[in-house]
Amino acid sequence: MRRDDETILSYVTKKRGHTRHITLIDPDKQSPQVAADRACVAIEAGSSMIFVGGSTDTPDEEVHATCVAIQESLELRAFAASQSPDSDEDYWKVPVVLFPGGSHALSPAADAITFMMLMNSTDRRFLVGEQVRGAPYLAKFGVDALPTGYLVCHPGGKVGEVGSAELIMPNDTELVQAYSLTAAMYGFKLLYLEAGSGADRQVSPELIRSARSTEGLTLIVGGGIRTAEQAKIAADAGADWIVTGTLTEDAADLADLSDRISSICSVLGN
Ligand code: 1GP
Repeated sequence: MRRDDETILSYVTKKRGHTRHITLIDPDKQSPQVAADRACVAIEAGSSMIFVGGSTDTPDEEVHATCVAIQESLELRAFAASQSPDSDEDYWKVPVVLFPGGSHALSPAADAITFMMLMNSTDRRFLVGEQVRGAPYLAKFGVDALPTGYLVCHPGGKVGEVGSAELIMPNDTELVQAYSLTAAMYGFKLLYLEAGSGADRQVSPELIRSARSTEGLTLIVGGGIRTAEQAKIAADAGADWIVTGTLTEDAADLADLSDRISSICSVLGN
């Protein structure tokens, strides 16, 4: 949901003095209503943004239905909060942001999109090709583009393979610094360090610290983070945002999901 007082980009890039949490929802993994229930539980537990995306072959309609369901649930929660003197309706005005695998899987119901260049891809498609196909659609529907450099780090998982990424190794600190400087020089506002969904190793703190040394970038880190301890390692190294996806899909039920996200968000200070 959009807030009245700030743009999505300023919501994402504003320094809050602590690391915030993003819940990634893959529309392929549950019905739109279950996705909406999960998003609301995640926000109640301390998550500050919802990403919608993940699987590479999800049709537009599924992504759209998921965005619509999440937005409707957030609106209901915001309205309910507005009727109660003890609640803050702005708490529920959390951006729903597309995290796309390509120029498919877009929806006009999203507030924004991580408009990404997979900087370490060897395939033109992921450097600029998919973006050229998607840009007219995004402009037509008024979905905000969040200019994002996307770097796939070892082990990289499916996105590393599909995106033909030259994986960044855990000790490639000079390389990641060169990429982060490049991202800043291109005018990207966000840099996303990705280990791959379900990775057995998260992005190394050395890489996060090295990327952090470039000024002016909001740093998002994801892939393989399942515990509060892992989240703290990424936060202490300088991540502005931590993304978890698999953790939501693996939760036994909504109560378990709430516990999992609460434990991460409380260690981050949310
Ligand atoms: C994937 O970084 C995200 O793009 C989240 O990864 O599914 O391992 O949490 P996980």
